[in-house]
Amino acid sequence: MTSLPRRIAHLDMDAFYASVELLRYPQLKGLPVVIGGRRRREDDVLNPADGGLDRIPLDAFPRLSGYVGRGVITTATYAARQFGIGSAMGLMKAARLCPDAILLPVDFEEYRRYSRLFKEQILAVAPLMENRGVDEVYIDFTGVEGGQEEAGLALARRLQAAILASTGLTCSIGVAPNKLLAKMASEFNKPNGIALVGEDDLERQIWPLPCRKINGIGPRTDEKLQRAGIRTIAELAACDPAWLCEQFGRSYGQWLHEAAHGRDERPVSTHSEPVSMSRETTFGRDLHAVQDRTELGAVFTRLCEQVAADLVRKGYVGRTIGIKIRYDNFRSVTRDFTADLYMADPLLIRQFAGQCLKRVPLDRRLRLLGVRVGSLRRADAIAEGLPARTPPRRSSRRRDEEMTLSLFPSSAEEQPE
Ligand code: TTP
Ligand code: MG
Ligand code: MG
Repeated sequence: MTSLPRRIAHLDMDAFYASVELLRYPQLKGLPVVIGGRRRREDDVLNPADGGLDRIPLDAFPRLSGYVGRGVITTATYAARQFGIGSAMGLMKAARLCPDAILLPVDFEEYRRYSRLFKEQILAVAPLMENRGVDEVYIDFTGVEGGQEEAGLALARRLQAAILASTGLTCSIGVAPNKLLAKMASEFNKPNGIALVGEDDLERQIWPLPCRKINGIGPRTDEKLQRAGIRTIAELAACDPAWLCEQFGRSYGQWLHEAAHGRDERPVSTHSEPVSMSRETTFGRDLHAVQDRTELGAVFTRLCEQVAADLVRKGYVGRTIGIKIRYDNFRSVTRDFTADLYMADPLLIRQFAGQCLKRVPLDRRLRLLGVRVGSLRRADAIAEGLPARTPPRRSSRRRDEEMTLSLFPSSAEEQPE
């Protein structure tokens, strides 16, 4: 039996948060719209009593112009991107670039709802799907009915149509022999596009791109490569692997070499490992750090115990300990700290979380407190001899972290609700 050629798709929704907002405010189609910042008084017009969201007149929508504050853009419509506006940019800077752009606050719950919807559509057609976050997935087309037709193009079209029909949203898809190339390909024809990359397209389609386009090369690595005069993937591919290992460590150096040659064997994994575990609670009445010290302390200890119990029950340990608080004015703040040892012990977690708590202002009353443990590893993997104390090293996990940091620089610091 000859084995089928591997066909892996990466599907990513177009301007995701903004496109979801446009579903309820269709009058904004084609206009520059940015999503970000916390809900403001001006945003009250977005919830008319009669619920007729599509009837809100254009002039009633809040604009970027005159925005003052530290809010950050999560995403922008393609019309807004023409002004040079994009994810992670400060709202004040965006206001200078396009003062007339419409500014809408984020509504994570709604985005998560649409995230579930579009993924259900995919699963109904192609069950080998790997979740990669709110708006993207990998899909293994290889053995799926019709997955080999026109090198994956036919199935990609069917998925786009099914998602559009059930959600009203468009997405872009890249199909390639592996995840690495598929991820790059999904960007080629955005929005609402499909791109196929085959083994033979490497030189023509991939090599001219800047190194940063490789998922796993973050800004720091890119900077170091640039200092060495390496800008394109072709230049990276031409590097001596021994030199790369010398510069970046053995495993990451080796990986850079493989990636530049478009090689990637990672399977599409359908059982997703948890990234973090958290517990949070909203108080019956807002509590003050000084006046309600005892009560708050007790809740805090209980949350740490609960997260610790969750970790133990599910067999994980983690080393990034974080806290989340929401003030009485609904502003939320998170802080975290990455320790050099993995833990699932309530007292240790309490200790590190306590340190995080010292880094936030506690003069206002609090309505919510949460504790989170991230950078998880299976506890048995640690027991099997992986060092509990790991110096920062360039594993794939490390690259993922670098990615996340570069994607969500400071916007994750203060999440508006
Ligand atoms: P992306 O898929 O990176 O961007 P996008 O879907 O908005 O646009 P594109 O058409 O280029 O794919 O991210 C998905 C969502 O994640 C995005 O809609 C908002 C959120 N996000 C942030 O909150 N901060 C960020 O820095 C980025 C990049 C995304
Ligand atoms: Mg997207
Ligand atoms: Mg995405």
